[in-house]
Amino acid sequence: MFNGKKCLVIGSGISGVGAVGLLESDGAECFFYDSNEKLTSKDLQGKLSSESHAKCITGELPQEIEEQVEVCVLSPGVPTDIPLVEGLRARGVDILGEIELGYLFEKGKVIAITGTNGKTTTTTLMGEIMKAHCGEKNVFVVGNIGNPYTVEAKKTTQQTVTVGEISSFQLETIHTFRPTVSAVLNITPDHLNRHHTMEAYVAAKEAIASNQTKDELCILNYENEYTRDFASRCPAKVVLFSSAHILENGYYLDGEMIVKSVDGKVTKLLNIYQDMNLVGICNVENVMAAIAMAEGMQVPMETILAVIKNFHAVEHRIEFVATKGGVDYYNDSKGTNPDAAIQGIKAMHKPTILIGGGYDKQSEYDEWIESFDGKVKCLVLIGQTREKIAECARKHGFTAIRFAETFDECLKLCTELAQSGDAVLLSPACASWGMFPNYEVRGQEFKEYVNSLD
Ligand code: UMA
Repeated sequence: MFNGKKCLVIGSGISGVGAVGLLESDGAECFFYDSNEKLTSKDLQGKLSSESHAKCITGELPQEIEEQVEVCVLSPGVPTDIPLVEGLRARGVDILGEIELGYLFEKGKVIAITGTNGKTTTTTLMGEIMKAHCGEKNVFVVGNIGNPYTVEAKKTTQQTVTVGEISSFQLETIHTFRPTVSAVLNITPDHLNRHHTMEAYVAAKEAIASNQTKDELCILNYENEYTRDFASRCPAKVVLFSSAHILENGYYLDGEMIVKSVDGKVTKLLNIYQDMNLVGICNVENVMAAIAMAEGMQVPMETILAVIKNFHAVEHRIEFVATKGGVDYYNDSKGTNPDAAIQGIKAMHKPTILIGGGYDKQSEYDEWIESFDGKVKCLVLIGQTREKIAECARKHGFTAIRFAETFDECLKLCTELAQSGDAVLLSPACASWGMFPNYEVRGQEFKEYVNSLD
């Protein structure tokens, strides 16, 4: 497919490394490029396999290389409207994302999950269900979850299933990507600094179904205004789930039971308190979406329910860490936007010291502050957004605010402030960038600190 083609891969993170590996295995000649001037070509070389012949470039891309490029692969973190990409596009160069590149080598079936929140939990659960059905070796869990598609794509066969967590960044650069079953769990404002408008963000999410037809399924949330609205326009066959309404057809929550309704004929599936280890309505929705997707993949209900019963919370998502000195510590580092962080607050049942703040994605924090609902004893703020959040909190009459310069200072302050019977929750409503390479490192540091306490 790419034999002899001169391919530029932009971004030297895990996606870029995966893309170069896949392209070179297909005979392409790669330029591995990162605009970060602090990196050297040696740094980039060190990330690739020793057999790679890719030419590594950092800083400014020389004109003579730009002119040779025939195909350009973008890492998810690379905006599609930077001058370099605009210039290549104007020259007629093929621009594709890392997910699209992986998909071009896909031989099996694909399940793709997007949504502002709940993607990681749902993708992990879906991966477990498919492994129980098809066997561990026949399932690849890829994408935004932290495992690039391009690393796994060539291993796929007609018998395998790829379960992908696909972000809006990744969906901006797909062309032929066509899942057998897709899901849009919910859409709330996020990443507006990248997509600029809510319309563009919604359009990126909806692109997950853009190549689907009525032969394929798209699972949508009836309780979210954007996904409900999409149901009438979606090119795929739509299956709905709802945590608050009775549906004539679809999956919904009836009291404590998740039920399935076919033309109003209802079958009880599971009790959300007895048969699930995940907490919160958001997780009830994630589970309903997973059931709908798995049934769409012809997995027997018995298998689906058995996996759900054994499934526990994903790391960094409202994850209980330990009780130290009578204080419960929760790691919700994955609460990287206000809507996700609201779910974190909702799950708390004790007076809470809340850690917030981080990288500025131009989010609005009003709803998050309003959701404190008397539960937050003190808000400890860190990072770039701390002043903006503090200002917003004061506007809403919330003044129990402290600032910390470093994460270490913040953690010590939380321990000082918390009394026995309280909870400390890391659910920052912001991305970690600026202080940490990613939310996993932020969550890991939090857990290491908690575990080091007496
Ligand atoms: N870079 C450039 N030019 C640019 C912008 C970036 O060269 O204009 C370079 C940076 O200097 C950096 C590299 O690109 O060296 C980073 O690329 P990347 O940000 O795409 O990072 P990867 O390591 O490839 O990780 C990406 C996803 N990152 C982002 O979307 C920001 C990971 O999602 C994903 O797990 C991984 O691909 C595998 O698919 C992380 C994420 O934060 C977890 N996602 C966002 C979220 O969940 O909210 C969308």
